[in-house]
Amino acid sequence: MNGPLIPLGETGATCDGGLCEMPGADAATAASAPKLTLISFPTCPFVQRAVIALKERGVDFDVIYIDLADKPDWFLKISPLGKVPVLKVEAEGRAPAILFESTVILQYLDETLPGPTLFAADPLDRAVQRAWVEYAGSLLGDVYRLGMAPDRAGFDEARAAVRSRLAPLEEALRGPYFSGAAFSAVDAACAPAFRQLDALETVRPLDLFDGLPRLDAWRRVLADRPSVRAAVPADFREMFLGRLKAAGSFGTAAA
Ligand SMILES: N[C@@H](CCC(=O)N[C@@H](CS)C(=O)NCC(=O)O)C(=O)O
Repeated sequence: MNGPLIPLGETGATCDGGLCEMPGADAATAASAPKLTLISFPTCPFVQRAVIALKERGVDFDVIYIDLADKPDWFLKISPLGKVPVLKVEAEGRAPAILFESTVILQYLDETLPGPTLFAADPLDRAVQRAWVEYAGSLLGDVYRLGMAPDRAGFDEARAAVRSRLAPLEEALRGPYFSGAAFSAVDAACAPAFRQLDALETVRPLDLFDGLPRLDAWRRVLADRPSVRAAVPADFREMFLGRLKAAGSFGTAAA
């Protein structure tokens, strides 16, 4: 594949227009471990969930970036919803499998990769985590509307919606991570939303965490987590804000 080299955050990976080798994985991939290829878009928060899970487990994987504004035919053929992330799993002795939907990918990785799991072993605790992973999807929807709001009125309305969506998390989280001492799938699902809010906040004050001290501490802990930091390109902020600005967003008008 031809194209510019894309540095992928702190992973040290370089991508020749698409296919990237991810160096630095500490766990050696066993001979029988399937080959994992993540179809990605650099600023997608749902992709970040999968990357965080992979980085947490220290496994090798390849990344192929696509242009969501001009989806390649091969992608449309394998992706029923036309959305990223898609994880291609090539296991020995069987046909390649295509996984879509970030929560399904998270669960598959959790069930198959070596190392500490991101979902709890106890079924009830695990169900609670799944519920909050879903909730993080709604939060991402609100954050998207905030980023895309075309004017002051839409921005204020979306900001209030994000604030309302954050409040229940303050009650539910145990700290320092969502489920307590261990980093979990809920952390992987929420961290990309907090990253987007951090980027938006650099342009226009949001004051979303006032009066939510536990949540504020949690999002800072997540922002420092190596897997979270490594889940996006080094120029994520510029790319993310640039896309919003190009779409005419009020929140990034001053960027
Ligand atoms: N529910 C999906 C959402 C994925 C999603 O919305 N991906 C966006 C990029 S962040 C996408 O591919 N959009 C392309 C489109 O809708 O055409 C998941 O959790 O994986």
